[in-house]
Amino acid sequence: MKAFNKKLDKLFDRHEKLISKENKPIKDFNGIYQRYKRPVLTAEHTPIFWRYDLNSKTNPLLQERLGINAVLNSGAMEWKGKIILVARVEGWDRKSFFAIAESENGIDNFRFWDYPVVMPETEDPDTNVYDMRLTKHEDGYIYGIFCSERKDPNAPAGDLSSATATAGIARTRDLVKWERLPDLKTKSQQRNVVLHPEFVDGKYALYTRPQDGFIDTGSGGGIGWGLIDDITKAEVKEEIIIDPRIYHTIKEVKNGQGPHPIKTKHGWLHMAHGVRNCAAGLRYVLYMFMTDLKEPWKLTYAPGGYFIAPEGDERIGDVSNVLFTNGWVARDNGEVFIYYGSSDTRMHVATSTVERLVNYVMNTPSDALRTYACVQQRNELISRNLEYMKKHL
Ligand code: M1P
Repeated sequence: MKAFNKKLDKLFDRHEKLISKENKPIKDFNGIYQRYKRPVLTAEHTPIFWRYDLNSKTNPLLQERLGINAVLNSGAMEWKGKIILVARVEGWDRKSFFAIAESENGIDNFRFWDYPVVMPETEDPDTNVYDMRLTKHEDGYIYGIFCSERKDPNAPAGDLSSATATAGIARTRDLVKWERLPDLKTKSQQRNVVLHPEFVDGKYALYTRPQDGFIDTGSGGGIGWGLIDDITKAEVKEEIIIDPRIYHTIKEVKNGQGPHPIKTKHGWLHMAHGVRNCAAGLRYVLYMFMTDLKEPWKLTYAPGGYFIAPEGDERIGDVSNVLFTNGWVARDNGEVFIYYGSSDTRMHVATSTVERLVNYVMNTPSDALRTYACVQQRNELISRNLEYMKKHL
């Protein structure tokens, strides 16, 4: 009993040390955003009492009973003066669930609430749920839209991998009790569906990602946009593509809206993920764009290339070479906290401001799409700089 309690104390001590560690900015700063040294959430950040049976009688060897594999792609919002993440927590059993972690400063000391979210099922139970986007809508509810995954009913016998992706919809007023609404109806499979925070022409508006299969978007051309009349029976009948996939760019294979866009006086500021293929497999990076304030389905600015790509330890994990985002927070003072998952394993934060992000989006040249044009673009910058350096440096 004494030895058991000693081991237990050690476990709790180690955990407390980990979750209360200060997170410091890294030295490099590109003028756009600030990266931080430590991840904000990992599997080890989840409470000990979620994973171990703490009773010496039923678990004399103090074994981890229900282990956690990863904490990744998290929705985010400001809640009662704190920053909360609705994390995708994945057990050793590969099933994900949602759980809320909160922090005073948004950069470190994230602590999980005692219990994970109990997400009600529809009459067709999800096998797996993940990647929730939170939207505090002007109708007064907080919505969570997430991917609901089920085994493909049309898969041939013996195929135990084919799945379907649908947008699950739930809403809450207190982040504790969630009301599950019927899944979104659309013509195709869907992942990365996000609710726009305002009504548009009196309707709910969604960013979508039509896809032919579970992994491949196939003929799905990019980030879509559709209106729905009734969120309690959500159906997108017409979908347009507002940010297309493009050959030989960072979003050649697929892309997907990140969190809902931030409203600025210049337009709606968007963060998304773009995917390309290479010999090492798919590479996921984050990129930004802006859409019109009054007509949010119209693209106004599209900086070329990626905003942030996997670096250092971020490059390695369960699904390596992946950065993914579905949560950011824009504070009233202009600060922006960008939360991103790396390699489907852990969560990080990068900080910026609306001013910096708008400046980046409006002044970064678009992808010139051909080597020759890209060199011209760069040469223009070089000659302007050489001229400037001659006069001023
Ligand atoms: O494994 C990388 C990502 O794969 C999917 O992204 P997409 O929806 O673009 O296909 C998602 O399953 C995401 O959770 C995951 O991080």
